[in-house]
Amino acid sequence: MITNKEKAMTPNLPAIGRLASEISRANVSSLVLVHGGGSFGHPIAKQYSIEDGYKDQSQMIGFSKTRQAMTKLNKLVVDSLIQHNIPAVTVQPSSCTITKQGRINLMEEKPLKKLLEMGFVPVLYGDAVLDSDIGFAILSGDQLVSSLATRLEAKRIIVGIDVDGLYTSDPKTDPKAQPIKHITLPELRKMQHKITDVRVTDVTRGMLGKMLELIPAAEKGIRVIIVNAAKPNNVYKALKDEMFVGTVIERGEAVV
Ligand code: IP8
Repeated sequence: MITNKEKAMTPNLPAIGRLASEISRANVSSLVLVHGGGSFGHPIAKQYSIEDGYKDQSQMIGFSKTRQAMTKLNKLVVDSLIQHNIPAVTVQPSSCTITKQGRINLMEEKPLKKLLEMGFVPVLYGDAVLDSDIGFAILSGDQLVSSLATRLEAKRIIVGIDVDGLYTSDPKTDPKAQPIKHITLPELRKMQHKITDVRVTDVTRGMLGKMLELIPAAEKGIRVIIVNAAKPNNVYKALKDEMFVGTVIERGEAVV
């Protein structure tokens, strides 16, 4: 969404600016922002198989290139947030996180918590990180979101995507696909197999990966809201708790 997925290393500057303006207008407190890799991180990560971990020396330069590409995209995002008067500060995930088999294992949270306490808006992103078992790995923005929301005891997670939330099937290929406004975790688990991957270049498994990552946070009772961030004002409305087009995932009734 914030990049042009068809063209490597191409930002969608109007979308970045519009989202920054919506976030600025909403003016919510205790906000952490996380963005993904889009056409900056994914094509390079895929080219060098960074998500498979270290296999040989030829991947080293690919790891550096992936990190650098993400730094570039993050700079554009943070520049725009600052232009819209948001006190945004980058927190580079790869400098405070080590994964184990691709899962967050060590994370230094103190600087992030201190930034929030002071009223800054920390901005993180999907990154190429070091991994204690496999050398390096790709840490998706979605895994970060879920883990951060749990660690910081967030009230809600708002996920911006480029369709109107979850559907009963893939809306890009099936004209009969129906939007889902509200879904509980047990229902989501049942329909998991129907959530197809539309983004083939996505090394972190697109929509299915996104949903699987968000389940642990929803299990903790955190409301997960999925909105179409490609349409103006949806992110603003979700931030302001106003009616929006999208899907709400909730834990649902506990079975006793
Ligand atoms: O777009 C992956 O993050 P995502 C980032 O949130 C890289 O899956 C470096 C490919």
